Formats: sequence, C-alpha cells, structure tokens
Amino acid sequence: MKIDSLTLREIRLKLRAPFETSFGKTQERRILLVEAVSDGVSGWGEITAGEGPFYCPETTETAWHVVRDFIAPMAVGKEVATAADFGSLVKPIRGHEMAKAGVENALWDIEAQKKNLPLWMLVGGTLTEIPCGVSIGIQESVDALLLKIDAELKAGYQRIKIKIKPGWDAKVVWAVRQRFTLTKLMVDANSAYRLEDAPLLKQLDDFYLMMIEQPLPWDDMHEHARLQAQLQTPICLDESIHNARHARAALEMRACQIINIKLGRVGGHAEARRVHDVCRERNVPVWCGGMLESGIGRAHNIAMSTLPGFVLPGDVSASRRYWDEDIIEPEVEVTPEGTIRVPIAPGLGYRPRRERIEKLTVRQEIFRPS
Ligand code: OSB
Ligand code: MG
Repeated sequence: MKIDSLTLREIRLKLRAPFETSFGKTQERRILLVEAVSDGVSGWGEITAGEGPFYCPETTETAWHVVRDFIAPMAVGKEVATAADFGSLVKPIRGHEMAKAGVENALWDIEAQKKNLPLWMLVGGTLTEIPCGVSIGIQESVDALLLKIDAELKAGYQRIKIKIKPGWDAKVVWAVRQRFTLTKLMVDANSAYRLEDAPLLKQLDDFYLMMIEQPLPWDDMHEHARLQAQLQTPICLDESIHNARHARAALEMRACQIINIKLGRVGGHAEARRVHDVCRERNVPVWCGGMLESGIGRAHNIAMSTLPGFVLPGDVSASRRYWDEDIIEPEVEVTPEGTIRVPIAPGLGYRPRRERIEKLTVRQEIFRPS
C-alpha cells in the first residue's frame, strides 16, 4: 500500500472527571489523531502521549514535532507491503513509540478495510468478547474510592485497579479489601516507589492482589527483579516495556510475572503482537493498558485485546466513563457481564465522527509527497 497522505490533528477532549495518578492530575486531554489515506481508503490512529512528560518522555507536543519533521517525511509517498512493515520506514528514529504507533495503527485500519476484515482478525485475534476492568485514579477520600468501586462493580466490571502513591497505599488497599473481599483487585504505582520501600510494598502481600503494576522507576528492570524476589504478589511492568526485547529481558531476569501492553508505548500493533508472542511462549499472561484514549485509540485497544494471550481483564472500558460524547459511532459499550463484544465491520469497526472531530480540532497539518 502506498501512503498517499497523512493528516495530523490535535483535538481537545474534556474528561468527565479528573484522573489522578502518582505523577499528576489530568482534566482535559490534548489528543493527536492521525488520518492516513491510501488509494482513497482512509484509516485512523491515535497518538496516546500525555500532555506532559510524566508517564513517559513523549508529550502531545513532541509527538507533533516528530510526526511533522521526521515520520511524515520518511513515510509519505512511500510504499509498504503491509502495515506491519511500516516500522522499517521509521527505523532510524529512536524512541517516540507513541508518535510512530499513531501512524502505524492508521495503516492497519486501512489494510483491514482493503482486505474487508475487522481489524482484530487482521492482527490475529481469536477472542470475540474481551474481559474489562477499570482503572480508578487517586480520590479525595477512602469513602469516595469505596463508592466509586461499588458503582463500577455494579456496572459489571470484572476487576478493579486502584492507583497508589506514598501516603495513599497500604491503608487504602486494606480498606478496599475489607469492604470488597472477593473482588479481583490490583494496584498501579506508576513508579512512585524506590527499592528501599520494599518493606512497605511487602505489606501489600496481605491483600491478595492480582498484581502490583510498575512500583519502581520506569527505566529500571534490575531493581524490579530485586523487588520481585522479595514479594509474593506478582509485579506487572508497564512503563519499563517498550518493545519485545524489553519483554524478553524482563521475563528472563524475573523482573515481572505479568506485562501490561499499551499500543502507544510499544510503537503499534506489529510490536504489540511481538511482545504478546514473547509472553505467550513463556505462558506469561498479558492485558491491555489504557491511556485515557478517545474512541479511536480505544477501538485499536479492543482489536489488540483479542489476541489469545490477553487473558486478564484490561483497562479498556466504556466511552461514557471518560467522555460526555465520544468521537466514534457507535460508542464503546460494556455488557452487564463486564465484557466488550468485538465489532464485525471491516477496519476499526467504529466510525470516526468526522464533523465532531473537526469541531474539536485546534490545529491540523496535511502531509503529501513534495
Ligand atoms: O499507568 O496505566 C497507567 C492513564 C494515564 C497514564 C498511565 C496510566 C493510566 C491509567 C488509565 O491507568 C487507564 C485508562 O482508563 O485509560
Ligand atoms: Mg500503569
């Protein structure tokens, strides 16, 4: 397929409620959307970078720069056999996985439409219904958190993830476990602790958590291995894993027992599948993480979550948990059993609402062969 043009747009989307993690609070998202066109077929991808360099070094602004000044010049007008080959075009660029993923995933959408297949089938998915969990940010009070969890469980979600940070950890998790004794529960620290905090983290072993996600620095697998040796609770890595080599290293050094795969963090569907395969060969379960995506990113997450190794509930939940109105049609909905039924239409399976997207757009640039 020839990449005839790329359109990069920034939209602003206000979250229904602020989302707080150990690295900060988000209320309004600045999301970059990529629309690629090949032979008149248009495909969509989302760049999942945050507004600031706090989850990872990329930001909305760095992604705009890298797409405009490097990815677009390397890719536009070029021919690739399949979307999976896009990576070779942008190989000279180190890092910037989220910027690359936004473009690559748009090509996957195109390829799926051209082959008249739902995207999830094209990526190799086998599951037709995916299990869903929710990620709950740091709250004002423990009572507020308990209320929130209760509501999510009543909506059907299969597992609860709570964000922790120093001062909002063991005591809070204890209160949650007291109240919800059998709920599938996990915590995510977003790198808020140090290896010296091992005794504190060890207290979490009492709460039968499914896993502790990314307790230690984003760039340190070795210390996670040291910590894992002291904990019963499985460690899950998020921020540390940017490609299949990282995944292999982490598993070989026993830095984790579970991996959270995010399409943006690993650079798109092709690398996500390689991370998945590394885990599956070793019987290591994976699940799909979230980045407060709009419907476009969410639809890509759903497709990825159909790969057979995605056996744990992901952070992929209904559009209405995030937005008053999403930018796709239909919106993503979750069944009372806490699952998403995968779409059967070709491509993403959810239609981008072009008019709404245009209304939300604050800047746009179109890249064509010079
Ligand atoms: O660590 O998984 C994370 C949101 C922004 C940045 C990092 C993370 C998250 C979430 C939210 O946990 C998941 C979601 O509901 O999209
Ligand atoms: Mg995480």
